Amino acid sequence: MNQMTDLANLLRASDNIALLTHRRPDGDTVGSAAAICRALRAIGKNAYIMPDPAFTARLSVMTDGLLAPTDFQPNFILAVDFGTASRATVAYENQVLNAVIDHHPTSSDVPAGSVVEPESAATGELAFLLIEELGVALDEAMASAIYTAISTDTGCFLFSNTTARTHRIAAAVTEAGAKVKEINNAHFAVKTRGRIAVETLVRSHTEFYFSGRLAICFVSREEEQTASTNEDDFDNISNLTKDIEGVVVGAMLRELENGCIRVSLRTSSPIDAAEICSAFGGGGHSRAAGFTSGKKAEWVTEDIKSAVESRLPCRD
Ligand SMILES: [Mn+2]
Repeated sequence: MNQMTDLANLLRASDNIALLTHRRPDGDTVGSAAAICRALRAIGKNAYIMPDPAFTARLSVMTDGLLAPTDFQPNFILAVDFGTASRATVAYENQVLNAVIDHHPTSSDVPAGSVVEPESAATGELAFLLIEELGVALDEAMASAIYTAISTDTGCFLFSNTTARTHRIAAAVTEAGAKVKEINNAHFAVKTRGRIAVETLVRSHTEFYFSGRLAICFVSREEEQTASTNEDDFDNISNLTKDIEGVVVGAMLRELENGCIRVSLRTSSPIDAAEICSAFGGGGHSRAAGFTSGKKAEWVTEDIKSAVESRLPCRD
């Protein structure tokens, strides 16, 4: 891939490189940033991940020793798993991005030398290809970070974004020593008591519309906090609205601290989640997208119902 060569050359020509993650950080943004950061150090660069207090315990295992000290002055900023400066983690929003490595189709107008590949299941796949392009051999930490990035963005290889290449890269990082068992346990198999409480809450608050094809769940901030105050227990919680037989669109509505409603939409083909969400000022992928609304939850529910109703395919 030519673009990947360009990005690798750009990074080789730079130093004091900051890896920037996106707000509401997930396994892909942090795992990809951690792997790239380690690879850049392996070719002699001074590179750091910009810290974010929202990194959860499961994400922080990957950033050990990689977080920038407060006096770090970057000369080059690489956005990882997002493409617009406003999506950057809160403390660094609206910085000038020197390059982007991302798989969100909504990332456009990116600087020269960027790599945006929407067909990629995770930015982690692109991080793997970049590291290969840089000529760096994967160590266990890089391999584990890439495995975390890819497995979390594909729901452990369940989602439709998973391709043969996804599995090939997962195989390569497994061979390079990724701690597959530990990562799968931490992210998919073993649940905390808090997570169970959150899942119970979501299951009991899910309402169905249009003969069970749309599922919407709204839980108030107060109810959430009674179940758990650990944000990690809410990781990918919106998938629970979509993993029900017959559901074509699942929507999870969460109340933010400022009273706004954060909507996460999960859809099946042909319903385009990114297209629906962009009409409300958000964005994302075709099967998973989101937006934030200043309206009350009941009105957001109505907005989603009318947006979905007009797009539901005819039944045969
Ligand atoms: Mn991603």
